This record gives sequence, structure tokens and C-alpha cells, in this order.
Amino acid sequence: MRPAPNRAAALLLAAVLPLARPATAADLSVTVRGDDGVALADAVVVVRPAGGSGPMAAVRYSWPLTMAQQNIAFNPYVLIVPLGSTVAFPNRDKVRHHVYSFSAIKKFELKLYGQQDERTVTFDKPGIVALGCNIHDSMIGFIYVADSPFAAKTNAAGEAVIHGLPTGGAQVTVWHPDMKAKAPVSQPVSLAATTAKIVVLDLRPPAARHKH
Ligand SMILES: [Cu+2]
Repeated sequence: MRPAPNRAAALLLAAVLPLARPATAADLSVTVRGDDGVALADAVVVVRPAGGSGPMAAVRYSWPLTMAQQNIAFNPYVLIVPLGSTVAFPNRDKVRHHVYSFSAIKKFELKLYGQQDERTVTFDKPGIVALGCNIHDSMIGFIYVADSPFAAKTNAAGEAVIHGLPTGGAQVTVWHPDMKAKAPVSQPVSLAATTAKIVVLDLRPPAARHKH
């Protein structure tokens, strides 16, 4: 008895696929600092390869699409979501919150809701959404709606690493809530197997920066 040709082809494919990694994958490490030299946590880094990066519909990041209200604060302070995402807004406090955005790409209001309750909002335009709470003026948070599969947020050392990029030309876009300019800054980068880049942002004076 001979094996069916389709089965043989499938077995061959299964044997080959684990080796079929792109030969040209690049890892980019971006360090973001303020013009005062201090490392910036919570900066958004988005990379757009020159050759394009395909449709956003199936894009998933490695973190949950959740903007919680916890300890009278938004958690996380900055959340990056892929364009078209639906974000959950769970209330994990004992008090009620009333979340709103006046930002151009998405104006909305989630009227007073309490503990263990949750609302969702879908973000269908790229850009930056500033969040507030009608009850607690100190609550400030941001959602960055990104139109690239390649995005990351800087850690406490001001570093973000993005893996699996195609080598070659790309644009690196960086944004931080305390930037003087409202729009993100974009710079060209040439991606090799491993590339490190430092981006310095002009910051507002310390007294005008967000507390969170
Ligand atoms: Cu609140």
C-alpha cells in the first residue's frame, strides 16, 4: 500500500516548516530619553517597515487589551492597541468611575459604573486617546492606537525591543505623554540583524508633566 500523495506532502511540509524562518529577521532596540538625559518609561515605539507590514486585522500584541481602573488610577498608564481593537475597561476599585475621552480620534463616555463591572470601546482610527475620569481629576491614562504590528512600550530603563522585523529601511515613531509636541516624532532607521537606536524627546517643563 502506498501513502496518499496529499499525506506525504503534508508530512514533508511539517518537516520543513520549523526551519522556514525568515533569513532576514531583525531585532530593534530603542532607548528613549528626555532632553534632560533621563530615561523615559511608558514611551510608545512603533516601527513601520518600508516594504509595508500587511493588514492590521489579525494583529495581536503580547499584552492584554485592558485599561483597568485600579487604586484610583488607570492601569496601565499607557496602553498600545492595534488599530481596530476593542478594549476592556474593568473597574477593579470599590468606588465608581466615569471614564471619558475628548480626543479627536475617539470621543466617548462610560457613565458611572462600579466594582466588578466592565465596559468596552472599539478604536477604529489610529492616534492617541487621552483618558480622564469625571469623579477623580487625578486619573490620567492614554491609549495609543497603532497601525503597525510592530509596537512596544519602554520599560523603566527607557528601553523597548521589537523582534522579527524585516531588515532594510523603516520608520521609527516615538511618543510620550510628557513630550512638548503633541504629535509623535518619526525617524528613519536602517534595520540590520540587531540594531540599537537612541531617540531623544523634547519634554515639557517638570511642573507641566503628568503625575500618575
Ligand atoms: Cu474615577
